[in-house]
Amino acid sequence: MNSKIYRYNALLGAAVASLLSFEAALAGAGHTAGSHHTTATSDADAIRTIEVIARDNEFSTDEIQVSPGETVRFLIRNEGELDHDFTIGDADTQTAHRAEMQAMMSGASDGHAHKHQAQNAVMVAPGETTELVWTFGEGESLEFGCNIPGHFESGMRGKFELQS
Ligand SMILES: [Cu+2]
Repeated sequence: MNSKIYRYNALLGAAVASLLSFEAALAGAGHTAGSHHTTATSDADAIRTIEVIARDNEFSTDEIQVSPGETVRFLIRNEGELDHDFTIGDADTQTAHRAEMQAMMSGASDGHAHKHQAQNAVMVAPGETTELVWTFGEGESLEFGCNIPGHFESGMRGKFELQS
């Protein structure tokens, strides 16, 4: 069990490390946390930033209110001691992602670590903060969750409440 977990972490670690160095470059270029609304560069509309804290094993919220068409920058901060995942998707997407994670852990994957770093999911190592930008559509029924085996099941999940 443990050796599998370590192997899995090593795989993820490589993916996360490359992502984090990218994030670091971004942060250095224009990091102004909450007061960034005067610039009108490539971001057409104002982007709201929502911070979500990941712990072992729960998120700091189980419901996030969003508006249709809104783009949100999620900052996922991992205050736990375990790796966590933040996936946005409908119930089917969450289920599929869990199956994928299970496959990675069992060694059935042949190097699909990159596939895991899809646009709708980010890994966050302990002590790190990772960004995920998402635009919400109309009438979607979306959830967020950590799909590391066992976490979603133990309640590390929540839903997006679309405001009308
Ligand atoms: Cu988790």
